[in-house]
Amino acid sequence: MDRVDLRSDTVTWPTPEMRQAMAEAAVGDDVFGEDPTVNALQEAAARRLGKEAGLFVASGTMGNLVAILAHCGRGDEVILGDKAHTFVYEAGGIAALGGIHPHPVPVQRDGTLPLEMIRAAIRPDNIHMPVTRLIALENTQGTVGGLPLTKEYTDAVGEIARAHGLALHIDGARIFNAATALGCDVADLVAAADSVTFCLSKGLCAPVGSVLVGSHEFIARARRARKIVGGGMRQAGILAAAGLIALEKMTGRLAEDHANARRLAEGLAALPQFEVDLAQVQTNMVFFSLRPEVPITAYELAERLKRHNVWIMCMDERRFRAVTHYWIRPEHIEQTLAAIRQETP
Ligand code: TLP
Repeated sequence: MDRVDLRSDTVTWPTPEMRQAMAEAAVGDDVFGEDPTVNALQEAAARRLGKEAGLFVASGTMGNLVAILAHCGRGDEVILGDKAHTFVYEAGGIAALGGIHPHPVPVQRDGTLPLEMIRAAIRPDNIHMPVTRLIALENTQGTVGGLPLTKEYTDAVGEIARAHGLALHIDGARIFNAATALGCDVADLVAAADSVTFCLSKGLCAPVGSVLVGSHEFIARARRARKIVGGGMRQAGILAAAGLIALEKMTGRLAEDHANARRLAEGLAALPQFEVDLAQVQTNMVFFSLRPEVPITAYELAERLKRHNVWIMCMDERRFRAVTHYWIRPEHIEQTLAAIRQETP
């Protein structure tokens, strides 16, 4: 890449191997179900996550949208985190396009929704109220440190869902980061979920795409929902070819990104101008803040860092997010820390 871009792992460029595979991909019409590379990706993704079937979608947002459209009807309710990507950053799509009512529950500092709050959010059978159909979790929890949710926690939420006849969806945009941080098998981690979306185009480096997995019957409904939102693609094998490499080769190296995030966090913790909670740095994200007395805003500092070819994201006037990924090496962390040391008053 041409810059040290820590704004997100979405900025990753495809690897040379991906570009080669894309150029050579076998293709067909995927709306007819005839693209062999898309089919191979969907099958590999389902196998890897321990589900029956997969559906290649254009983005994480589309994956969550079609999953929730497939689980819920108009007026039905989904229980989800008040800081969940689906609640905050997906343009209200489930309500705008599906008439689905979100019921937010406060996300805690450890990334979880308290089990008793989930239970309390489930509606009784009452004609005045929406019908609860679905619980949605996010793993890793993007806006709360990028924290991984454990298998034990996910299983406990799954039990609540089953006991009430609800489905469980996981926005697993970074589920392989979670499995890596927890040292567990990804299929085990999501065993309690009826559906999972994961992104190929974040830390896994593919240029485009996510995969939604679930039962055959659920994926058939999701395929129809994907068509409704205009997500039926044709010779999408060109994209799926990169996705297959993402799934097969890039999921095994995420510990390097986590080590670089820790390196950055420790470097920042040593600087008097910044606050960073090292316990919250468990995957590839570092959230940090300027101490109140430092006479510069986050926006000004981020602008200054661009002169050093370093890009970070501002969350607000005082707070930053930095995300590590394939194109960030230990020397880039040193470059970033040196630029921050030089530019922060
Ligand atoms: N997250 C992006 C931004 O949209 C905030 C980022 O830079 O982190 N679920 C989670 C947990 C996500 O973090 C994201 C993207 C999505 C879903 C949506 O994925 P895309 O961007 O592919 O629609």
